[in-house]
Amino acid sequence: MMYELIDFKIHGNHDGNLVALEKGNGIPFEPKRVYYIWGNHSDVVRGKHAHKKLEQVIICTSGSCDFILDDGNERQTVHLDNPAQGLYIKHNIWREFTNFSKDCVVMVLASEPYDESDYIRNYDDFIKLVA
Ligand code: T46
Repeated sequence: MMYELIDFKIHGNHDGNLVALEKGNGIPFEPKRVYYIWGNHSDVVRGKHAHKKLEQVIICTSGSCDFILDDGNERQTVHLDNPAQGLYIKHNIWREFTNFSKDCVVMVLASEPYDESDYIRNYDDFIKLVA
């Protein structure tokens, strides 16, 4: 399985909506880091890497974008446009993301602190690793 889409519980009423995330409640791991990305031009391609160990849940909290996922055998595109849904990606998946709407904000919950040595930034190295 290359990815999983997780539907979060929405605490909604006449005031609007609220989603709360924690381990076992929307997030399959103990989050150790949160970061968010915005202000990208529509045709910018971010990512272009895989992770050796890191797991992440990726949420488009505003607007939309496309994630292109590659496990070394096939590529799949996932369109994210729902703040109540998370894209769960485990390790050894090459990811690129693009097609950003103007109002796109991508929030990511990560299983580990930032560690550049966990990144595989060369596609040929990635293919060798997963072959
Ligand atoms: C991923 C996708 C979805 C930090 O200093 N700390 C951090 O926690 C992160 C994530 C990045 N950075 C620095 C490293 C670079 O100098 O921020 C700069 C941009 O990072 P990067 O080029 O890796 O950003 P993206 O958008 O290509 O990828 C990010 C995550 O790095 C990656 O894990 O899966 O978002």
